Amino acid sequence: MADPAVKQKPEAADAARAAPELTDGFHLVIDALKLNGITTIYGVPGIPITDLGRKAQAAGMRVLSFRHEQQAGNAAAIAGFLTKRPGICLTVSAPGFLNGLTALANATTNCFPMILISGSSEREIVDLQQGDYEEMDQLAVAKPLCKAAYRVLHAADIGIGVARAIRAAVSGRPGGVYLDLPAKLFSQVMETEAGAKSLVKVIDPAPAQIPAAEAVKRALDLLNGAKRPLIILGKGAAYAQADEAIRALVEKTGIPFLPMSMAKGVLPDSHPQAAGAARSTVLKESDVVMLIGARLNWLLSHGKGTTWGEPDAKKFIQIDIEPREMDSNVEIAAPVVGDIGSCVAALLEGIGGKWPAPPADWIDAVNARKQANIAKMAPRLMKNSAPMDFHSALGALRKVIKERPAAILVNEGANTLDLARGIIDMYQPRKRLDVGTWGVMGIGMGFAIAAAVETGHPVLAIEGDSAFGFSGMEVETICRYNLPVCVVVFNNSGIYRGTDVNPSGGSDVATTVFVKDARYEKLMEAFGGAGVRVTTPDQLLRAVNEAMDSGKPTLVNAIIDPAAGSESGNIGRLNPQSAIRKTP
Ligand SMILES: Cc1ncc(C[n+]2csc(CCOP(=O)(O)OP(=O)(O)O)c2C)c(N)n1
Ligand SMILES: [Mg+2]
Repeated sequence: MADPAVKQKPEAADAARAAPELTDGFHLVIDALKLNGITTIYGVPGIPITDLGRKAQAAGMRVLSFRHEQQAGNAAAIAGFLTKRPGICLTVSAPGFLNGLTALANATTNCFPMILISGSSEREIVDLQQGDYEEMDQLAVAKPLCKAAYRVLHAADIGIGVARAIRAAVSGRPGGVYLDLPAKLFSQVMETEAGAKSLVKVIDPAPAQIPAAEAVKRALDLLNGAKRPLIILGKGAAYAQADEAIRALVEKTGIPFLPMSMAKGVLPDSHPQAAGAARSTVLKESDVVMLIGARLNWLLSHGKGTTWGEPDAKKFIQIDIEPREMDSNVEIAAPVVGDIGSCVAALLEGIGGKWPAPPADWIDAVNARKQANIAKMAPRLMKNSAPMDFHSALGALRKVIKERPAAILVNEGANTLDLARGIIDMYQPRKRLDVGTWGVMGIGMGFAIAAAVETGHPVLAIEGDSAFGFSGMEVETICRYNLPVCVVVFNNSGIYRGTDVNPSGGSDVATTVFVKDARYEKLMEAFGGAGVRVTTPDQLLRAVNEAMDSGKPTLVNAIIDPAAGSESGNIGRLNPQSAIRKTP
């Protein structure tokens, strides 16, 4: 054994002094992220990225470990939506990567900026298909499912790789980016100084895209001549964080506005021009529709058909950052291409001081329909009966949000989603997070966790019992990080309803039915959170108020009449029908 008292030979000490300081792939990845203001990673540890997570935590980043990569990915995606910075999801190779990929594809579909960073196995073995540990050509798999995909093979390229990923995620139309980091990269060394120089701080990652002056004029001319104008706000409008300008545009023009699901709250649902409660009337009867960050996809019946009234009677103005969005489903009479903040600012400037109010008969018609619908709904929201139906339960929960407009509402399910969207008013931008463009189940706990982490506000997650099952194990994550999340499970013992019967008469239950009297609240209790079972709206209100005020992780098992729901919530019409004699 070396004697520490024995002095080093003078030559050895000189050599040690002269040796350059070294860094490696692990540190360069962390330094590159931090240099670009990224401070949080959502992931699941394992080979080859366990030490990356450890070292990131040691370097002061917040590294949140999940129970399943899909939820880490959903968390990263919604962090991107909330902050306009790419959310980072970190996964292991092949299966972990695939688990995260659903979230990456969903983020891309929804235009949320995120980066899925995945470790991968050795290129030499993967490419010869020699059967490496968790072997998969991940770059090839990811490419068609995201906005951009990159692989870094040399430590010296980490800076550029991370910079490209960030810029691709947030510039233009945001989306998901895949960054493939093979295991060998992490231990590659280079001199610290050269390493630091190789990093790139991305300047102006999402440059403003200014609309053309004539496009703005064309849009305003069309809007000016409208007799029954309508503004539709999409989640792009929420993402843009141009809240004041959008409000000014809506209020200056006096045009009724319809928010898409995640745009609720960009202007409050209680605003006098809010037309959500008269949705079918305004879609059908408007003559000029201005879409702001909303796409004419299935959620708006592709801009045609009976939803939209008389064929060819409608003219569209569309504001979007992606030129290819124009004419995707119907002709766009006035395309305005640019980022939403710049486009809305240009429209406001074009409007100047004065703008004629929309014709009074149109405003009166919209208001009359709105009031009638609100009045029709009101008694259903006030019933205090057991078992609860969706309306009475949601009637209680709408009060929770009204009293806490800064709280974030996460929502998924079928009836649980569609009815909550209509019943719960939102008052502030980016407070409603839900299944988005795909109507995907499984975003719940990932979104709730990131919403709490990124904003510090309390979160209310209203979950169908089926929807909750897709991410339910993450209640442990919620408890582990002691997050202010209250999960309400709408327990109707099934998908859509809990009353279906097996048509064969066999002993298996029907395909849409779950265990009766399931005690979901015990899941939260298992990890130290609070669990409550409620059967009336009054109990529900009390339990949720308490949870939201205490900030303690809570799961409220809300028992809903199993017969109350309808098939597929509001979108039953999308179910294909068999042409053959009906199943008995
Ligand atoms: C990933 C995924 N798998 C399956 C579906 C199909 N799906 C739509 S809604 C739903 C669950 C609806 O049941 P629940 O969440 O209990 O809501 P309820 O209508 O009962 O309130 C399912 C499985 C989906 N949308 N996404
Ligand atoms: Mg259900």
